[in-house]
Amino acid sequence: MALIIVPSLAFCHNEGQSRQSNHNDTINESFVADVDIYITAKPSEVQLFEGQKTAVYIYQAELIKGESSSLQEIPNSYLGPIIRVKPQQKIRVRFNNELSDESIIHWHGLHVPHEMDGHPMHVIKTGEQYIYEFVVDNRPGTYWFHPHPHGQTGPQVYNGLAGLFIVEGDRSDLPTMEYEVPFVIQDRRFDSSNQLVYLENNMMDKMIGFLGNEIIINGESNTSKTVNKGTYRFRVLNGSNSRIYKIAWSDGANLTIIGNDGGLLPKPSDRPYMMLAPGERIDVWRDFSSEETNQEISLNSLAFDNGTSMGMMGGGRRGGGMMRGGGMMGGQRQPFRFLYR
Ligand SMILES: [Cu+2]
Repeated sequence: MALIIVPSLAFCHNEGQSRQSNHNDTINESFVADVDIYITAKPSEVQLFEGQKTAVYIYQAELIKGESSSLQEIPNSYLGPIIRVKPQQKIRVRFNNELSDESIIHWHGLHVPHEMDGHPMHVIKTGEQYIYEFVVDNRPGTYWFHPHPHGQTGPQVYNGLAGLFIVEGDRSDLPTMEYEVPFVIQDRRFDSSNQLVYLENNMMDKMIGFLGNEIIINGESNTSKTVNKGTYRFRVLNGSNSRIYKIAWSDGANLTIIGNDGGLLPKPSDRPYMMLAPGERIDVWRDFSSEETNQEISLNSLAFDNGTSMGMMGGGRRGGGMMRGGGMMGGQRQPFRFLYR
């Protein structure tokens, strides 16, 4: 017998509790924020493909106070901004909901008080504001934020609402600036008018979890990046709703993992591949300095058999299906174009 699972995000399990209007919409003047930002969730359009633009949701952000590096946009991406803070900094986020549905932001992986955690019971309606004020109480590492309204988390994330939340460390031996690259992996399905399709095959999708047929990186289709001969840190997030990835370098090099959900590892770990479930993060370190110029290297999503032997409940979620994601190129010029099937 198949267990029916609702295709909500696999990484958040506390939905479905009672909702009430007790949201926090006032600023605490005694909370002196180091970083203060507006974030507005709203509908928008992006040019993902030739022809018709794609309707998405975006987190539009504006820095009110703090270093300019506290808020970083990913160029050409509809994904949310990257919020960068340091341990023990005080952060205030003024969240405005301009979606037609209720929403709230959840800070995935952050240790925050209950009322700052974006629990579904704290959703706000269209036109309302929620004030978050909390101290960054996490180790340096890669975290993220996404909507968390009851019953709408899946579609709102799917339509584009997700952003990285980086707690910066003070390690001087790790790549920074242009050598520290956000890498958000998501699977999506588009119709012939370039519009996102969600729950196309409703019964099947509810049983196995919704899966897209195209991998996008940082909200961009057909992604590539030209890298220099140097060492890079990729902050990899599986921001997909249901898909699990088995990722590996195309050239057979080991994946050097330096961090995961809990921050930096005590020491780097070399693996031929890594499994990455929805919501999970890994920090991948790679040295391209000895690569041939104009070489093309990609980060592939390998096929794998993901039955119940993987410990997934109810039917299991399918594996990578030979889709490839996130081309990357050692050397200069000629950006790598990768193909999907
Ligand atoms: Cu989450």
